[in-house]
Amino acid sequence: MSAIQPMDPKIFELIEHEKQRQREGIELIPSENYTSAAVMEACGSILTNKYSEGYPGKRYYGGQENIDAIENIAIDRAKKLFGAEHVNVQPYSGSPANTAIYFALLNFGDTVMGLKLDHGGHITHGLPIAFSGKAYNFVQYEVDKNTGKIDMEVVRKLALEHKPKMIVAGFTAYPRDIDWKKFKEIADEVGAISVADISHTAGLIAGGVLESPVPYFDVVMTTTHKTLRGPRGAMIMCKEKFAKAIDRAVFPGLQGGPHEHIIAGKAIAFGEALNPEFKIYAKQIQTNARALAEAMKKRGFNLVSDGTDTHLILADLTNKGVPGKQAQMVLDSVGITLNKNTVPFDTRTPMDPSGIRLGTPAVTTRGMKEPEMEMIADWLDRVISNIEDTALHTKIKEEVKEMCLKFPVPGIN
Ligand code: DSN
Repeated sequence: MSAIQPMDPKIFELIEHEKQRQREGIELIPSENYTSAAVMEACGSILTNKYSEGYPGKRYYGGQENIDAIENIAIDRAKKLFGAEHVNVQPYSGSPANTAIYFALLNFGDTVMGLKLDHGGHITHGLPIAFSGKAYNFVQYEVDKNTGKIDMEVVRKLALEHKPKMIVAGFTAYPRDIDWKKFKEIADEVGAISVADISHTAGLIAGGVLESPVPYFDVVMTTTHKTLRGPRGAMIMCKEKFAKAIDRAVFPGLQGGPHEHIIAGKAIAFGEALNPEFKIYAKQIQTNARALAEAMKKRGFNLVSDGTDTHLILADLTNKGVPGKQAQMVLDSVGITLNKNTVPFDTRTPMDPSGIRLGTPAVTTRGMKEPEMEMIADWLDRVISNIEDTALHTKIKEEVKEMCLKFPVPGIN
């Protein structure tokens, strides 16, 4: 940061403020985390200067001896971490990765199945106004109204009816584990390509806490910055028979020069995830999420699917009489960051939905455990139950800060 301050004091000041926000607040957005200082150093390194269109050993630019070695290390570590046959570490982020998979393996207009956005899916899983929904004929499955969980018999019936060329399993706002084997069985029954989007749970899978789809699925993609705790980016893993198509779709199909500074960050993060401590971190994420879910239920929060298997909790605030947008805004003001979020069968809008989405990766990285989850649930309850009480909010903001300062943030403290 010593170079930024004199060169651009305004940006320096804003980064300092953001540092303070990250240090003094509780980060509950389930897709966010704190990378290590080592990952950040790689991402801010001179590797940003280099163009390297192509793949290791087959580039369109000279001077690749170091870049090729870095990208190969990232690939090898990802293979080891997930047991994948083939890995492409170049996707800039999750949406380009999913788009590359579709571009590689489908024709425009083909039928695909994906989880509906307001039932926990992603915009790239067939939202009608998104590229995925416009370019392909997405049939969207939903969660069961009573259980809040995916009913695999409904998925099977839809698959038999629509005969999709591809079935996408995965989520951004679904608190339960996925039955990968059942998904694969259904895909095989209808002759569909199976694609898993493990962006949210990749860290839990790498840490051995949740079952991996990699042995079963044709293609598995993940972002690298969520529970996996790497830099902002993504990767695609696939069976060898899809490798050529996937690589061609990423480059030159969709992307140009890969971001090798980020790929170096990915290599470091995968190395970190191969360390035994990563398993402890992954287990604690789930333990914390379960503790937080139970503590919220005790305080009258209505959780979609009544709990969680993962790092993620989705709460419907209808019974609390506070819309998700207001809850997010007021919690922001006390230093607790989470998402407003639609809940399945929501009667409100995405910009002002009924629920909130929260999770435990970032607080776990800071070293918080079950006692802190109890404190967090208490603050959530006190703020939401007293949504207009600004004096109480000021007091809680101080309590939050005091607790947070006891837990260092990697790369900041
Ligand atoms: N935007 C991510 C999330 O917050 O879950 C998904 O891409």
